[in-house]
Amino acid sequence: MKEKTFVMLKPDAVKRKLIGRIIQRFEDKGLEIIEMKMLTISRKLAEKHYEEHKDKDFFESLVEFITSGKVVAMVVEGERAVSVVRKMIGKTNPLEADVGTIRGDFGFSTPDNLIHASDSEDSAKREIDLFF
Ligand code: FUP
Repeated sequence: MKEKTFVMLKPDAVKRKLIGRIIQRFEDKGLEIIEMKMLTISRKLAEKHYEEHKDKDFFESLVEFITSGKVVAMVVEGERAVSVVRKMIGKTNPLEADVGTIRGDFGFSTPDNLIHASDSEDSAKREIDLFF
């Protein structure tokens, strides 16, 4: 059963010119990019996207970071796309993410951990509606 998931390359990935290399991994895996756009996120959209974290101590730095430059938002489709993409991005903290994952191979810190991907089909629906 095909699923759609929401993926966002964060400002650090764009600044470090990793867009092509990251997207290549999804295409190599057999996933399909069915929507894609580059944008600068407004504070309002950032707060909505990360609303589950609004009471956390890292919320403010997260919003600052995600609005600090352009991001690439996309909808990725494929067999069990939500869990497959989550596996491919790796753990939230790049220092703990396995080598071979995007965060494990390219990242070193948070909140600048390169990439976001929906953690469930429900969040995928919510996030796709927010951005597209
Ligand atoms: P993930 O789903 O892996 O992106 O992780 P979370 O939804 O838990 O966190 C969202 C973002 O908040 C992370 F990508 C980075 C940031 N974050 C921090 O800056 N510090 C933390 O301790 C946890 C998350």
